[in-house]
Amino acid sequence: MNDANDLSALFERCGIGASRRTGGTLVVRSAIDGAELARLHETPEASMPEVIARARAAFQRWRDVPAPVRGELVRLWGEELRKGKADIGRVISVEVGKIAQEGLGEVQEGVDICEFALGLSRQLHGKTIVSERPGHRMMEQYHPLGPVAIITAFNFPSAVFAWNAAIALVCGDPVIFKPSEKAPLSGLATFRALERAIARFGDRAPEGLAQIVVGRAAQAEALVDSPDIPLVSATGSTRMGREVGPRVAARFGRRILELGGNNAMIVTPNADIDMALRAILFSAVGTAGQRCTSLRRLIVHRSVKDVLIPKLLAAYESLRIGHPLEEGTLVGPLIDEAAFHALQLAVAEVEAQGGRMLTGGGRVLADRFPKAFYVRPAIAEMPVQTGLVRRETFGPLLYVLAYDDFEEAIELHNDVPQGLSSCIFSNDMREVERFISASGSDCGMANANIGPSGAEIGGAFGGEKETGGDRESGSDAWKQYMRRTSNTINYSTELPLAQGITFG
Ligand code: UN1
Repeated sequence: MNDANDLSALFERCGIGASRRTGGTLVVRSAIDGAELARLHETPEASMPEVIARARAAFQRWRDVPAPVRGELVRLWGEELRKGKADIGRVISVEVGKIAQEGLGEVQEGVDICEFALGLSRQLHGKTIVSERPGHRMMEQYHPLGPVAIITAFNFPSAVFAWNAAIALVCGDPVIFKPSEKAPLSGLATFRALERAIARFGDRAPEGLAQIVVGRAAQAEALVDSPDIPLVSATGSTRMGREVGPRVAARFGRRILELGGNNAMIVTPNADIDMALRAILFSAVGTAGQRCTSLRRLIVHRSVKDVLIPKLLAAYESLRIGHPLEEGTLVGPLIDEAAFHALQLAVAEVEAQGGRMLTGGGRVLADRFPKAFYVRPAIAEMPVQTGLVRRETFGPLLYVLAYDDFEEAIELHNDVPQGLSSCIFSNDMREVERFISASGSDCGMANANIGPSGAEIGGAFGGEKETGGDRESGSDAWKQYMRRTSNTINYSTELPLAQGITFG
């Protein structure tokens, strides 16, 4: 399945065969079996100023291309992603270990955002505002902002780049993409699709409109600290965000941070338990618990717990863990050994913090894949929301907490430092409406009768508190990629001043 010839052909089709052979210092391994996939040449730190200068030069031209024409470029990118969906999806599976369906789903998110951005390219509108002065009109316009740096994580190595780049490009902004050092091939494959689109678009696209830099922290830092990059969009851990946020702020740049989550589901006595069960499975064990939107806390009414938990344990029992490209597999590997150790650390803390492991947590398939890290998805029952539960562990570990009273459930729900995604399972409209109300979930996303993960691109994506407070993808998230100007136009022959001031 990971036959060397097949892989070479796959990488050739994605346009990344040559990059793979550059014999550089960045060793890329497959999460499936730990096999070396590539040694990539890293963008020298010394050439980062040139990269940024090219993006600045591209901006001078791209900002004057009409937005609907810019939209044509993302339409072509969407076409390339559609054509390449099977291949790019497979590169994602091979590199980060997603099951085939999820690899494909990730590329589909890229296609969807291109279509969204295409429509948006005719809708980048401001408001017309009445003026207090006769013969005057006020309005606002959104103009291109400048080069956007896109720094992404291993777990969505293709889609998160597409979310940001498709919007930035229609907004008139060149992009510089820094993929995770753990998943550069998926990033490159997605980037090559954009390059093919640019080639078809022809010389209306300035040189330097889209660039990729391969490397680690140093390359990212050059982008974070450059005053020539007005917007840095960074997806990753809260630890990373704590570095990036203040550094961008120090130079008065803008940032979009999409950081950790500690997403919960409240299951009330009025829930459809079988639906909840299916939602829990997908969101807690999908992508081996390595989505920022993964379900990590199950807050279940005490009267429902004894029905739900045995069913959940039975479902966990039958989960197929294994090679992500084998038919029927639902749980692939963790990204690497460090992820495995972080999970082990959390599992070891469960009992110390008064909890009880109900299932899973241990390594499996070590014989077949000695250099990769597969685990049995874990469930731990916790008496209270301890420090461990309040921390994000990036893997398939679900904490169960019981509640008696709905107010207590909401309090527990919000009593964590993160605020990305959330959901309630209930058929009682009072509970549902309360959960999504001002005094309900404090997260950026609050759902009813679906899980917290697998958001559509049409909504604004992101969350509050340590998640970063910003939004990317749909709705009006595009406004962050543009600069707003307020304009006042006088079509009278007088020069009245605002606030009724007379002067001279
Ligand atoms: C992420 O994990 O960084 O909502 C992004 C979801 C996906 C995107 C997740 N659409 O789970």
